[in-house]
Amino acid sequence: MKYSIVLPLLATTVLAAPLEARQATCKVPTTFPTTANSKLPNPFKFFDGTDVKTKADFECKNKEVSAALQAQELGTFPPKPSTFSATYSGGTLSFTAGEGGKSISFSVSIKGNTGSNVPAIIAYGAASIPVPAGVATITFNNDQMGQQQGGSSRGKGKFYDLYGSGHSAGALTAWAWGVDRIIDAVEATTGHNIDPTRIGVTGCSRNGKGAFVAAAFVPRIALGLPQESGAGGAACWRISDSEKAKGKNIQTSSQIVGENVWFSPLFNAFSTKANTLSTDHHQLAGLIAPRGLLVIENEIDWLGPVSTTACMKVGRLIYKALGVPDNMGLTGAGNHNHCSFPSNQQSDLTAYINKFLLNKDSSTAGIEKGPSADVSSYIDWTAPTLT
Ligand code: MCU
Repeated sequence: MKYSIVLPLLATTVLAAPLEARQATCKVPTTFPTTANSKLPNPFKFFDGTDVKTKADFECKNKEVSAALQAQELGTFPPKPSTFSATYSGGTLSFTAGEGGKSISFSVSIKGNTGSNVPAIIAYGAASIPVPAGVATITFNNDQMGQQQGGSSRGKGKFYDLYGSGHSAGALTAWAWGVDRIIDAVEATTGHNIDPTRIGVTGCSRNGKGAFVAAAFVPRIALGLPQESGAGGAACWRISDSEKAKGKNIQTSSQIVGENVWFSPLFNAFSTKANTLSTDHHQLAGLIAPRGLLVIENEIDWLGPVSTTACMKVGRLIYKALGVPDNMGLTGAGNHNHCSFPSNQQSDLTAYINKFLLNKDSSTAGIEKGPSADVSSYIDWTAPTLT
C-alpha cells in the first residue's frame, strides 16, 4: 500500500524532471580511448561501445565528448567562479570574478544596443562579419583574457591570473570561460537592453577557433558564427593529416602545438598521432547541436578547405540525426582575402542571424557550400535517427 502511493509519484517526478536533472545521471568517464583510428570517431557510440539511440543519450554523449576534448586538447573548462559581481554603465559591461583568494576584473564594450530585448553578437577582437542593425555587438578583447603571441604566451592573461599560470586550459578554453562570464554579467545587470537568450559569438581565424570552442562550451550561446577557423576549429585533425599526406600545404596538429598556445599542453601528447584522439572536430559541431551554427570558411590551403568541408558535412549528420539539419550550415567560398567577408556569403549569414538572433522567419535549409569533399572516405559508420 505504502509503495503503491510512492512509486507513481516517483515515476511522475522522474518523467517531469528537466533535462539538466536527467543529464546528472550521465556516466561521464574520466579516462578516454586512444585506439588508433584514421576514420572520424563514431559520434553515436559511447566510449564503452554502447549505442547512442535517443536524444537524451546524445546529451550524455556530449558530456563525454566535452570531457575528452578537455582532457586531450583543450584543458579544463572551469565552472562559474565562487565569487562574481557585475556592473553596466554607459556601454561598458564589467565583471569581477574571484576564486581561492584571487580575483580579476574584466570589461567589454557594448554597441548598437538600442531598443529593448536586443540580441547581441560577442565578437572576439572585432567583428569581421557585418553585424546588422537590430543586433548589438559586444566586443571581447580575448587576448587580454588569454594571450596568443606564440609559445611565450603560455599561462599569461587574466584567466591565468585567476587560476594560475599552470592551469591546463589553452587560450581557446580561457576565452570560452570569458564568454561564459560575459553572459553571467549580462544576466546579472540591467540597462544594456540585451536579451541573454539571443547571444551569438563570432571571431575570425585564430579567433574563429575561439568562437567555435565558446559556442561548444557555453550552452547559453544561441548561435555560433566561427569564421575561417581552419585547423583547431572547423577542420578535422584526421582529415587534415590525410590532406597533408597528399601534399597539401595545410595546418595540422603537429604544426599547431608549436605555433601558439591555443591548445592545452595536454594536446602535445597527441600532436603527431591525432588518429588516437577519442574525438574529432565533427563532434565540436555536435556539442553545439541543436543550437544554431553557421560555419564560414575560405578556400586558402592552410585552412584546409577539404578538411573543413568534409568535417562540417559530418557535423551536419549529427544535426540531421537530432532532427534539426538546418540548424547548422556550412558556407565556404574562395577568392577573397583571409577574414574579409565576401558578398557571396551574405545571404547565408543573414538567414542564420534572422532565424537564431532576430526571431524572424527565415530559411536556413541545406546550406552546405565548399569544395568537393568525399565524406564517405572519412567515416565507417552511419547516423541513426535519434528518438
Ligand atoms: C586560421 O588561423 C590562424 C592559423 O591557424 C595560423 O597558423 C596562422 O598563423 O594564423 C591564422 C590567423 O589567425 O590569421 C589571422
